[in-house]
Amino acid sequence: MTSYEGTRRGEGLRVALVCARFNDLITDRLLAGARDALARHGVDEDSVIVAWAPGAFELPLVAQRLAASGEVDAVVCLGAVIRGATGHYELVAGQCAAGLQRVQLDTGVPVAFGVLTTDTVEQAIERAGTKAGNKGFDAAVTAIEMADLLRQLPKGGERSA
Ligand code: INI
Repeated sequence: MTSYEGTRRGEGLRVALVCARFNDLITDRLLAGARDALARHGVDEDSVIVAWAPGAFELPLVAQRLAASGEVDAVVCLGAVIRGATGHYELVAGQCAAGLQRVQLDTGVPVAFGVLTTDTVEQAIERAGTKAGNKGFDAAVTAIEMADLLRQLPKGGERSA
């Protein structure tokens, strides 16, 4: 049997953080959590790119450009879509999630989903570094593990965008 599992060792990895400005009270905290996770897991600060998008709806296009650039091993997307604050919550959140999944399947570069989708601002705050941890931190750790796993797995299949 051959078994594969990614490690959480980030040494040598190049990572892009794509952060939505909408609800930046929350997304700033997610970004801080993601940067903390990368540093704690050995990713060199000079190997990290940060790009800001206007909102969660724009994250997939920015992620696609970076993933297709050949310059990053993983992309971490950060945003906060809060139901109370929008009538088109489902559209923004759904298109963001579907778009990001498409980017990783099309490019073969892992894209971690660090986008909060909550009913209230309070729930978002809880997940951005208070009661319920920091989902930006968690997404960055996922990105490291996926980048390492993909480094080990047999190559092939993905479209080069
Ligand atoms: N963008 C978010 O990231 N979070 C939200 O909660 C949100 N709301 O409430 O609408 C939101 N809207 C903006 C959207 O992402 C686009 O930037 C906008 O529609 C322009 O394309």
